[in-house]
Amino acid sequence: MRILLYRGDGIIEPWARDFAAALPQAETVLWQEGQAVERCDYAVIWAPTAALLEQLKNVKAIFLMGAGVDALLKFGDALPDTPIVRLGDAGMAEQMAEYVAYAVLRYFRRFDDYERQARQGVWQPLPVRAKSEFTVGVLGLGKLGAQVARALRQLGFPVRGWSRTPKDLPGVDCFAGMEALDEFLGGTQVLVSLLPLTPETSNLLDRARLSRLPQGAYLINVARGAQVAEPDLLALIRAGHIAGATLDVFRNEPLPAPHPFWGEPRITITPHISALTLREEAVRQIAGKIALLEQGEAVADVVDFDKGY
Ligand code: NDP
Ligand code: OXD
Repeated sequence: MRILLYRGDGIIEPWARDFAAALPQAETVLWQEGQAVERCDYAVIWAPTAALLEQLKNVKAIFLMGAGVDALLKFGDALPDTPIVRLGDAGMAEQMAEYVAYAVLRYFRRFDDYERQARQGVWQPLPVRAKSEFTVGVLGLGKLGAQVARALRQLGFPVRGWSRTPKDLPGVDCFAGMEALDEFLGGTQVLVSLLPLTPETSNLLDRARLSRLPQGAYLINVARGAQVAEPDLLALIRAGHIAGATLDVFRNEPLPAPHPFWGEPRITITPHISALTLREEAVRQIAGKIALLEQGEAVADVVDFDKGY
């Protein structure tokens, strides 16, 4: 069996080592730009070029080294007609739960205010926020969103979630579909996005939708930057309607140097690290799925091109 490996960032040797250990019977092929793809059974890739995708028509499946598929789906008709399998959790849900729990607690317990006060040498206890009125709303209740919702419930926050199709999660007030979005937003004090980027979710959080959030609401975006209309968010923060935001993802990454978000103290920025691909877990998951496919069995997390995720 031959497995082609490629990463746009070039950091591929450790993946080759781990695949050699997980699938000793397989030969790994490290593809480079300009090279012709010789017969391969599977491809495991991240941030591919059009030239590579063009040559993957005959592989049995393409595996992605990440969870989001938007960067791949933008190739549209140039994509080979081959099953594409993304990572399903593979250690990312726990990281997301940690990141979001930290960001929610930081805002809820006013650590952002206390950090500001401490920088000014101010010793001043601030009013306590009521947890029962501090509803966290999670957009997207898939592999990552569902675990984040569970973690927030365990911390005692009222939690609501929104998805495309109806869900039933213990202790989570579930909403589904565009028709329920305004009601969902109206009762959300902290909004967390864990939606995939699709034509439906692109610019979903624009001025009108963000204005539905109650006065003083907070935004945490750990999904994709293009879901938020950035100038609208900034205007609503400056107007005081949105209290602040913790943003891990941006329309353009790395976030460009002159971007106004850098200078806004109410926005906390991290460089797309809320859930990193854990290589060993990812290789274990992909190797397991390759074994299933070789036995003629179905695998989870195959991208649905009609849904766009
Ligand atoms: P899943 O596919 O498991 O879940 C997606 C969820 O979003 C589902 O609940 C789905 O609804 C819902 N959804 C999709 N479209 C809509 C819509 N139009 N309206 C309402 N709900 C919708 O994805 P994951 O949980 O694995 O990942 C989510 C995203 O997180 C990824 O697509 C990626 O962009 C991002 N991500 C970010 C990382 C980072 O480091 N910042 C790391 C990893 C992922 P339904 O259940 O009904 O299908
Ligand atoms: C992913 C990501 O989608 O890193 O895996 O954002």
